Amino acid sequence: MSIHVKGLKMQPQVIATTPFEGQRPGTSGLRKKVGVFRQPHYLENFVQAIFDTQTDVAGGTLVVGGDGRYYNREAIQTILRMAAANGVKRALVGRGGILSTPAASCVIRKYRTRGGIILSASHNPGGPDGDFGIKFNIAAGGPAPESVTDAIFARTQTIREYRTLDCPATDLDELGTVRIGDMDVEIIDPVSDYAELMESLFDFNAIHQLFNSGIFRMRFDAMHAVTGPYAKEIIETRLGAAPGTVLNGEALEDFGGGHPDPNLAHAKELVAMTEGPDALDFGAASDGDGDRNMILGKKCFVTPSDSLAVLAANAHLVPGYRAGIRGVARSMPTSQAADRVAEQLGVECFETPTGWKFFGNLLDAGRITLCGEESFGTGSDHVREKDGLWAVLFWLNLLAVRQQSVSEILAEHWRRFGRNFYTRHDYEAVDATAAEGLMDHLRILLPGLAGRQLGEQTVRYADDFAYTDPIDGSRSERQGIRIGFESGARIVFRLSGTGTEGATLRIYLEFFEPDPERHLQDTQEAMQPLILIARELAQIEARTGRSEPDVVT
Ligand code: VG1
Ligand code: CO
Repeated sequence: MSIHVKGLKMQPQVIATTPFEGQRPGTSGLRKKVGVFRQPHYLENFVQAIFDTQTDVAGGTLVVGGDGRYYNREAIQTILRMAAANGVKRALVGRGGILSTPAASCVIRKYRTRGGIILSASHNPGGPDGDFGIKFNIAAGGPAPESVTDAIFARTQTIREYRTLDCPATDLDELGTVRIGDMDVEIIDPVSDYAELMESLFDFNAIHQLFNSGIFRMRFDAMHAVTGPYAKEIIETRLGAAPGTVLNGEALEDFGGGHPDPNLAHAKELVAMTEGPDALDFGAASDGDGDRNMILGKKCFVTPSDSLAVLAANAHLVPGYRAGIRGVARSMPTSQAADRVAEQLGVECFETPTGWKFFGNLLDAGRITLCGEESFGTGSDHVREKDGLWAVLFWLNLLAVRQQSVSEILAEHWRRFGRNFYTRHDYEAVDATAAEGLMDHLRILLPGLAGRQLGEQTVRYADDFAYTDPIDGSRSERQGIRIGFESGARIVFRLSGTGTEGATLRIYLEFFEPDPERHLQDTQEAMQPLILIARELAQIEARTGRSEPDVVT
């Protein structure tokens, strides 16, 4: 077969290749250093493994876009050539190769496509020495479930050839349709479908009035990552916030050298703007690919676990959720604050392993409306990814309707439900063998822990979390070590599945405080006894050589 387009001859090619080690997707797709992805055939092998296993993508429409990081454009050219050579009929590509993760999910769903390929390493730094990532999202719009990622991985281990097209690069910057081989490439506005969806869910008039009230000051920090154009269009243009409300709104290939992770450690400047005598009323930030969010009020930080609980308790105040919510789900390490709300509302509450892919079935089956993770991820059934701007708009809608500050809303929430104090301690780039050894050591301790006294706490249960999906019965094991105490406190240990250097040990700590008199204690201070238990039990210093965590959120 040879196809003529605009006088160009496009030859489908079959290229011989050999498998690479280690192409198993982690918590959220395959993430490696840019240098690894740039090896000849590396990206191609993984993409061909997607086409080889997800056979219904051929003959249909595929969405392609990424967070704009270094190597995004090159990877998209490779994927488009391979998609055409593999029989894909149409590709929808965000202009400039840009699609935030939630926007990609929105587009996959809205145009009833067969799925999408998202290029992102999310919060990991970018640039020539930074990280890159790729993941496949299914037709429902969400990250591929484990059965799919397992199949893709298995294919990468036996791959012998891939298909591509010998053709010039596609212009990604002009809206409109071009053809490569037998495939139409439609360059779409990356923002408009998503912005329209947001308008359908939230009371834009009420938020607009809040912005116009003259007494409300906010900033949104896009961290030089993908949400810049989305936030400018929605917050400044459509909602009428003052120009300059969006900080670092220009998306850069290396995120300006920063670490686009919206948390207390990496969004320090924004946090500082919500403190002091001239403090803002509201601050928010999003991550590299636009799916995470951080919410700050005046002198106040909303933990993501609390955010999920507050949104669940107040959802009826927002147009898109006026009918109430069906159920809530949280990842296992996320605090149990949302469970208390679900109980009062009389709706189901699910505890899933870490990673958004585990919410997909529950959302598709209509069992849950809202879901979230402690790692600054919140979302709903409007798409099948977590959604940073969505969470920010939800909070703005609540502030506009309740006419209260963030800290007043939180304080009231805690008075009504009690407060789940929560923190996460990360030990980054730890020696991988030492980290595995630490987890094995804990696993050995597990059977003897129940009933034991640790510090002031008595262990009620200790296990390695396993999950059976209530919809399709699939089972996921070894999802993190949980130690629950009689008091309701919890310590969770797990290793990150998104890092690219050594291992990252995450320790999640939580305790419940019903007494409003004690709701304003400092979290880290109040957490000290649990922190000590965790450090001693896991022998952290002896095994990792670290006496303090690198990041505390
Ligand atoms: C981390 C978070 C997890 C999140 C994942 C992807 O995974 O803990 O909750 O779903 O990142 O988020 P891990 O395995 O490193 O703990 V994103 O915004 O980086 O795509
Ligand atoms: Co992300």
